[in-house]
This record gives sequence, structure tokens and C-alpha cells, in this order.
Amino acid sequence: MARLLDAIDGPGDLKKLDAKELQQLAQEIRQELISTVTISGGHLASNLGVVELTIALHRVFDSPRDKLVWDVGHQSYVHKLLTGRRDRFGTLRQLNGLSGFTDRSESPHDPFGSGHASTSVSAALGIATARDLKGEEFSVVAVIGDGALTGGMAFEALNHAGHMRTNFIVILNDNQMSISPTVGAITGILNRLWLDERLEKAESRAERILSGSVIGRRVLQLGREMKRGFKSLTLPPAKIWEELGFTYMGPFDGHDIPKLEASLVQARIHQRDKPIFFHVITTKGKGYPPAEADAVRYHGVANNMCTQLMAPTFSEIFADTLHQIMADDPRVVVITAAMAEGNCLGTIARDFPNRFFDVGICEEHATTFAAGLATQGVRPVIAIYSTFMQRAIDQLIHDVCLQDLPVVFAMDRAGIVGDDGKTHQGLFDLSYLTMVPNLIVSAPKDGNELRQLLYTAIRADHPMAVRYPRTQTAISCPRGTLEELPIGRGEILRDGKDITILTVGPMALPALDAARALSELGIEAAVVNARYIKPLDSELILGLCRASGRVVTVEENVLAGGFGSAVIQLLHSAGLDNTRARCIGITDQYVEHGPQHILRSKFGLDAPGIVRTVIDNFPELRSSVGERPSAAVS
Ligand SMILES: Cc1ncc(C[n+]2csc(CCOP(=O)(O)OP(=O)(O)O)c2C)c(N)n1
Repeated sequence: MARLLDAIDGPGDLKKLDAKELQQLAQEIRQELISTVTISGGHLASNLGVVELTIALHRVFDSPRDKLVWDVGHQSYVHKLLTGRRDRFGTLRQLNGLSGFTDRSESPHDPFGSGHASTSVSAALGIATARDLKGEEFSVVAVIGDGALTGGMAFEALNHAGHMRTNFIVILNDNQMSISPTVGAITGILNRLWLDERLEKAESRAERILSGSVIGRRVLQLGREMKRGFKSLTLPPAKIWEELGFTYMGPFDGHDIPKLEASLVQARIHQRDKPIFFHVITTKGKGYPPAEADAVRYHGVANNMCTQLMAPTFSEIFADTLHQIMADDPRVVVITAAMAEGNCLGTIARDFPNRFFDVGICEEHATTFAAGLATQGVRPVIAIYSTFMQRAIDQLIHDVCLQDLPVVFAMDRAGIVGDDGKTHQGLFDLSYLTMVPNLIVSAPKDGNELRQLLYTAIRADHPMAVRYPRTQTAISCPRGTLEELPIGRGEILRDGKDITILTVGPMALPALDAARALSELGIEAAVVNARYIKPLDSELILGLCRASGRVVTVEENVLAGGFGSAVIQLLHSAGLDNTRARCIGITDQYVEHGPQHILRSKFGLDAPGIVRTVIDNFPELRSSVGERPSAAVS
């Protein structure tokens, strides 16, 4: 039987379907999500939860004229399927394929790009304000999850919007889940709204049953008095949004298309001199029993191309080492901004519940909260992805480093992350970290070194960052004795008189491969694991550069302001201007989604790339030994 979905080339086609067909369409969309995302990887449970909401939105509003702004954008797959991207859906998160988030360059139906949380209300308010300034007419809708609503920026925007009285709609997609259950006091308020809704429903059912008898009517009367008493003790939760300047509507069942549509039409007509807060209750993972039962696991599923190596990931080594350290040192606490799963903190949360803090999607607060803790002798470790740390640069500079407070930044997903693409690449941290006074910046080449650097960081009396990638480590890294690694000292991994290859983190490994290949060509390259990007091991670096006069730096970071820049500055300030330097890293651009190894190879961040850089830029090395072909040079 032909699928209804195959005839949906744009939102206009949705409007031709009747209620029964819409049910079938929802079913087909779920099938499509499950079959595609289990192969491509991506945010499965979040999208299963918004199928009906997305259909209803596209039937009531007229995209792209009306603007739908999805927060984070991880739940925009259904929107993509319904807005002319069905044929390309199989390319989701693959090289040159559809992005896993909204992207203005991908479709006119994506009025705002996303990836990081809590931006939708600000963006929608900006779009609506521009509309009003230009005297245009269209609707603007932001869709934000209860997880993203924990981010401070969402509240800044709500505060501003209520004050502006701008005509737009904020839809809260409330499934009580961030990646793990949503934390925070606001969640408590939302739960009460939900409870009120259930109470109302239960009450009308009871009324129908009890009103038939005298005793029943007495019981009803008593019940009403008790409810009034209960309500008078609590602030009606919807009032919060009303007090903020919004008209509150809801809560609505987010899986009932006809009711959603009718209420959205009301909201669309109603929106005149006040923004609307439209509260929808959904079930994360809806319609796929494994995802409904375990929405945390199915929030983001890995693609089935992922190789299952025996070696652990850097994230696992981090969490295991931190657990070991926390068992010995009661000063140590860990903070996550809603990323406990990604940072592998489950066991720590279980074993040290009083020293584990999930603060919500609140990187800024996490950082200053850590600073406050550190002033009192506590040793906070912030477990955070490199890309999300970008949110809190001022807190890092102003609250932590300016006061030289011993906070540890465990920066996961540093470097190229792969399928999540340009919003999630961890390619700026070396630049934004190394510019900050007092901050020590380090990167381990493997899991064993991560263990030692984390231990060093926790014992340092200064702020320190340890950055590590989204990957397995090359070797097995069992627990052992922890030792401090002297701050500012690198390690020579291989000697070589002709040229020095200076590397950051796991780039040491392809550099060693490259050095072996170069050796076959008669070029002897020294390989150095910088280990500390700040302070640099100036003695070691300058000594090697003085000897060979040639250096190549290799880093998974943007070239601007990164490790290579720091090395060149060091050479310059030491008067070694004659040393010829080449830097391998990310040139001035955002890096798309795709497999990590392909993206690395595109930027020369692998053994063949390093060999090429040496041969192309230092041709005299090769000519001095004659042309000798090598299989390793490709
Ligand atoms: C600034 C930032 N921090 C962390 C994340 C990682 N992240 C992606 S989705 C998500 C949870 C979002 O929860 P919610 O908004 O409730 O959406 P749901 O998936 O539950 O529908 C998190 C923490 C992010 N995208 N941006």
C-alpha cells in the first residue's frame, strides 16, 4: 500500500488529509523515524514525542511564511520530513547529507539555525520584533522543551518578551525529560500544572458518577471544599507565566491532533497584544515501546556504523578516574549541565549523590556555581562538552580565572565530533582557553595520560582544563596509581634531527605513524606530545626547534589562536624567527557533519596529512635523500 507520507511534499499536502489519515500519517512517520535513525544515529525519542505536535503546527500555521523556531533543533526530524526533505531523510547526519538540527542553508522552512539549547525564545522574539518594525504580518512560534527551558537564556528572553508584549507564541513541549529527567524548581511547577489537569479530569469523572445519589452529592461537596482549601495553599502555577506577561494556555495533550489544532487556532487568533505560553504534554519516545520505556537511552542513539572496539572511551576513563579520586578525596565534587549520560557520570551520581550536581542546561551557572564552591575549599570538577563550554566564557574568565580559583574543567568532545556537525564540533576551546590568565590547559594523548592529568588538575591550586576527544582511547587503561604530571612539561615520544612534530592530545599517534613513514624516506622527525598547551614546555620546544630549524604543529582546533599560534609566538619571543613553522589544524570555517576520520583527513589531521605537510613544505629534506617512494605516503 502506498504511504501517505510519500505524497507529502510540503505542509500544504498535510491540509488535504482527514483525521483518520492523519493518524495513519503519524504512524508512518514513526516508522520512518525508527528505520532511519537506528541506522543514521540521532535523536530518536525526542522526535517520536513530537510527531502529532509537528503535524498540528504545520496544519495550523503556514510555513515558511509563518516561522517555526525549534529549540536545540534535535527534534526537528518530523518537521524535515514534512517540509520537502523526505527524499533526503536517509542522508541524515551523514557527510553532505541533512543536518541533525535546523539549518537556514538547508530549507526556507528553517528560519533559524540551532544545535545549542535555550535559544528559541530569543530568536523568535527577534523575528517577531523585526516583523513588527517592518509592518509585516505572519505568525512566529518557538517550540522549546522543558529541558531547554532550564537554560538561563530562555528566561532572559521570556522576561524581555513579557515586557515587550510582542505578539508570538512560545510552545512548551513538556515531557518531563531533558536527556535525563529534567531538574529544577520550575519542573516542579510544571508538574503541578500537569497534576491540576489530571485532578480536573478525575473531578469531572467523579461528578458524573456521584451526582446521581444524595450521599454521592454530599461526598462531592466535601471534595470541592477540600480542593478549594488545597488550592488556596498553593500559588496557581499558570499564574507564573501570566505574571511574566504571557497568556497561558494549556496544558494540552500533545498527541491529540484535533484538539491540538483547535487550540493552536485559538492561540493564533488570540495572539494580538501579548505573547502566548502554550503548554503541551507529550511522551518522549511515544509509539516505540523501547524508547517509551527508556527515553534516556533512546534520547540519542549511536549510528550502527560505530565500531565497537574493546578499548574504553576517554569519557569512560574520565568518569572512572574521577570516581577513584572522589572515593579518596571528600573535597571533590562534580557538576554537569544536564549531560550526565554523555559524561558517563551515572555511577558517580549513584555512589556520591551529595557530591554530584546536575544543574540543568545551565553552563554559565555551572561555572560560577563551581567558582563559589571553590572559594570554600571544595574542589569542583565541571564535566562539560567543549562546544557547550563556549556558553560560559565570561564566567570562566571573570568568576573562575580572575580569582585564580581551583576549578577543573573536564572538557569532553574536544576536537572533531563527527555526526552532530558544525554546532557541536569542539574546535575553539584551545583558542578561548589559552587566552585566559591563570588557566592551565592540558590534553592527554591517551586514556592513561587522562587519568594522570585529571589527578594533577584536581591537586593543582589553580584553574585547569583537561580536554579530550569523543573517541575510544587507543589502548586499554586500567586503574593504577595516580601521579601528578609536572605542569608545563611535555614529553618526547621520538627523537629526530631533521624536523620536530609538536602534537596536541591523541594527534600524537598519527604523528608517530607519520614519523615512521618519513623515516622510510630518510627524514628523521622528532615527535613531541605537548601535554600542556599552557604553559608550554618552552625549554623542550625551543631546544628541538633550535636544533632542526623546522617544526610542524598538529592540533584538532582552529588555527586562529590555537596551539600552533602559541608555538609561533614562543619562537618569535625567543628570537627563533629563523625556525620554519607549519601548522596543521582547522582553517577559518565551520566544519560540517560526517565521520570523524573523513573530516580529519580533509584537514590533514592524520598520518598521510602530516607526511604531506612535511614533504610539501620542506622539500629540501626529501631532495637531500633523493626520491624514494613509500607506501605510507598517500
Ligand atoms: C547549551 C547546550 N547544552 C547541552 C545540550 C545537549 N542537549 C541536547 S538536547 C538536550 C535535552 C533537551 O531537553 P528538552 O529541551 O526537554 O527536549 P527533549 O529532548 O526532552 O524533547 C540537551 C541537554 C545542548 N544542545 N545545548
